[in-house]
Amino acid sequence: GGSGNRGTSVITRVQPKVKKPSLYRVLLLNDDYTPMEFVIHILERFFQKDREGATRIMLQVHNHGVGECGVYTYEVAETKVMQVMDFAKEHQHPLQCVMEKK
Ligand code: TYC
Repeated sequence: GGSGNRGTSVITRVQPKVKKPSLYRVLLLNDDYTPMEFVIHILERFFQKDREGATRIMLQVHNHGVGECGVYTYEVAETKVMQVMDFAKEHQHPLQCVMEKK
């Protein structure tokens, strides 16, 4: 701070504190057992993909081992992963869904 405050330093914030949130990719991993149709359904239901987009991502995972379902802030990404893992477990498929920082 300025003079007259008995030597106490005060830093005044000038710019408004607006921070961009970190973003996270939600990824599906390939396995040999989960049916292709089930993966397409996951992508439609939890990631708002149309049939064409869902099929493209499913085939990307099937052919290359991993594919991106979407990019979200931390808590949204965490919720998507939980929803997918719970739904896969419920249907007894070994499908794996993970998140990674961009
Ligand atoms: N590889 C699976 C099969 O041949 C299909 C599959 C695709 C599984 C994507 C998981 O994330 C996945 N039935």
